[in-house]
Amino acid sequence: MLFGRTTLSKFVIEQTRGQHSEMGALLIDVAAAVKSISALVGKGALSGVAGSAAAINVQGEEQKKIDVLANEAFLRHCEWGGQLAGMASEELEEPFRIPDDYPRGRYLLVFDPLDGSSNSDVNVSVGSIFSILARSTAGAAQKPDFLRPGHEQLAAGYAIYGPATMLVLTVGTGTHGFTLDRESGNFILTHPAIRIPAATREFAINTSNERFWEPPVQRYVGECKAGSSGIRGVDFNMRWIASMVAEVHRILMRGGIFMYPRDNKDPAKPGRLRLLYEANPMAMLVEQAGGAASTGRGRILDVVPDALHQRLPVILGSREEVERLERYHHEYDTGADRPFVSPLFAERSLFRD
Ligand code: FDP
Repeated sequence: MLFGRTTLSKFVIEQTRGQHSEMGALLIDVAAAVKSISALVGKGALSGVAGSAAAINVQGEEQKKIDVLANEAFLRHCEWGGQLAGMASEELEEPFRIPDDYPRGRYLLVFDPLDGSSNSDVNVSVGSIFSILARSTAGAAQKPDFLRPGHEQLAAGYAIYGPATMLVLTVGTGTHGFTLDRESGNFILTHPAIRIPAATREFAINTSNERFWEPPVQRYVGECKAGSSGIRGVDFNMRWIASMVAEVHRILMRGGIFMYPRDNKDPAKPGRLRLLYEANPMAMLVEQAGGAASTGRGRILDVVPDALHQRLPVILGSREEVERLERYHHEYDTGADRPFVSPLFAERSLFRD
């Protein structure tokens, strides 16, 4: 039994044989980067890299030393293999150019090397997220090459550095979870063909932003909070870890809905999460597990990016709840959620806009 288990390498080689065998080799390099980051994160305060790197990244967010090291791990493990035309990272303003002394291939790797890193100093689960696209020609990738909608992704995944390190992956044939066996150093297939239940009674959102949300989200969360005494007629539970990888992992394991919706806190940002290396890979994993992923007004995987670090609203998880939120957005946009108010009294209406 011990030796009959499916390792990540075996799974990837079998799944990518033929047209995408080079992508299989790239995924094995990604797994090597993840193991390095897992070892670093697992050392906790003993790593000596806690705290700020005294730099601000392209997002205008404080960069931590561990963000910088995780970014280096991805670049160094993946730049040399000859499969890549280029890489893009949350931590880099511009795409990373594959050094000229390495061969180039046709794949594009996009990643968030350490998502939820504000949690790393308090020993709460963090993760890495990645996405693989292909371009039709080889040579050095330019920024427009990365601006492809998420339904063109060939593979996507995340690693979660929790009590156990797991790598959760899709190559378009379902979503599969591998657990790192720290003794052998292998990722072992422990969660094949993950399915998200269509119904849930658990929601995740940062409610400190409630006053900034749009009305359809306020309506939805209000109904969840009203529980059995409200129109939903059942009690809901709430979770917020502030680490997207950990929230999505919980949803893949037992269902739920995760929301980082549009808000008007900062009009320059139509959402907090980034399309290319957070929303798209998570949306592909969730859809491949039978869930849904939406901006509230459309499928995330159909959004055509116009910038490398573009942000957007994200609502994902159990299908029935995501669809309900899409309906609430639609009803709000079309006015169907508002009772008829005579024009005579419109000015005194309680309903704004
Ligand atoms: P972080 O900035 O710590 O990397 O990617 C953004 C993210 O974490 C998500 O992982 C997490 O869901 C979210 O931000 C948390 O945002 P709040 O601090 O607003 O709760």
